[in-house]
Amino acid sequence: MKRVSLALLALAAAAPLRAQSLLYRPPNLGGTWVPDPGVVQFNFVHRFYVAPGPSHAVVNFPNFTLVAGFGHQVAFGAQFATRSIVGLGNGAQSTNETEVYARWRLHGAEGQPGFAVAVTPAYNVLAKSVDGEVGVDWTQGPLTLHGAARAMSRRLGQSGNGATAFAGGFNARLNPYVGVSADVGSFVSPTVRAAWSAAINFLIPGSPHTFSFHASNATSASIQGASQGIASPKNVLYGFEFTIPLHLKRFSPWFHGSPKPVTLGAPAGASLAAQVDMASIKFTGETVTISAGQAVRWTNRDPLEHTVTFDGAEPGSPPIPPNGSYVHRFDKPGTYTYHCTPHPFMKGTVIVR
Ligand SMILES: [Cu+2]
Repeated sequence: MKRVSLALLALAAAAPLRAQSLLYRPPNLGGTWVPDPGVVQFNFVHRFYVAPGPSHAVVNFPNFTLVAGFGHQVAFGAQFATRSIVGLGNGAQSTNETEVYARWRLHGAEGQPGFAVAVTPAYNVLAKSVDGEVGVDWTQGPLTLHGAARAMSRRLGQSGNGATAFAGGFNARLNPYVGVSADVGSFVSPTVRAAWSAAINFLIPGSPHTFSFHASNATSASIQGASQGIASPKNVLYGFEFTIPLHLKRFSPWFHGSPKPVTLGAPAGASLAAQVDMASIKFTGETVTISAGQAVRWTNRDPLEHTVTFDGAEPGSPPIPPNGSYVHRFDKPGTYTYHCTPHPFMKGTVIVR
């Protein structure tokens, strides 16, 4: 048991946070996070309430975020909400709220201890408002605390004057895969309800995806939308968020054909005794038998990365890119079972006599 939890901790410490993780951000705060260069992040928030009988109609509040990393800690993105409370006020012709934004993280990194600071200038198309947020978070062990100061030049839903708002929240990670979070956001001298949320967050093991179940009263995730809560006809919405990082280089086979072959591992002087292909997310030849001192070569025929990760103490491969190979020599007799870390259902065995 202890060994398992140590292994999980090691995994969590080693796994890079290339994706925006809901274990480090509560539902209604953008946080300080920017995607790595070449990564497009797609986050989907869906909230709803159920209308009273007899219709029991489900009324939906979908929100989409699409943001791309451009390097130098800079990201450009947009949020789109189809039923925004921002659009219910003065001057709104629609409830379709679009906010385009940039984010520059001046300091810190997601998942690292200490402070991170980011500025997020934005333009709310529905409100015709120049908005902005300064976000700060602080991580220590299982806890991340968040604060944000917001300003907008033309607040929709009210007189159209400018406004300022503040928000705060936290994430508490119970283990590397499960956490809880909550936040509040409110205009200064509010005439509308403050926004709030509470969530349970999950990292899906072996994947870059996180999701959360939440309760909240905010109808959109924009700077304006996350600063006010819906009051009628319901004041609690339930929902979820799912985060999907798209590594653009993953799509390079669409445009560039097969990538160049590379060989990893490749211990000198090893005689190759077996070849295992990784194809269609399977190890072909699930069991191979060799003699001590001989080597096995794995070749990745899939358009995505795989690993050869041994279940025992034997050191395994780094991520093997498409068209890449990995060669490993086995010096001691034994039965070596292994799997692929991103696809744990991929399994194989090497028997060394
Ligand atoms: Cu795999």
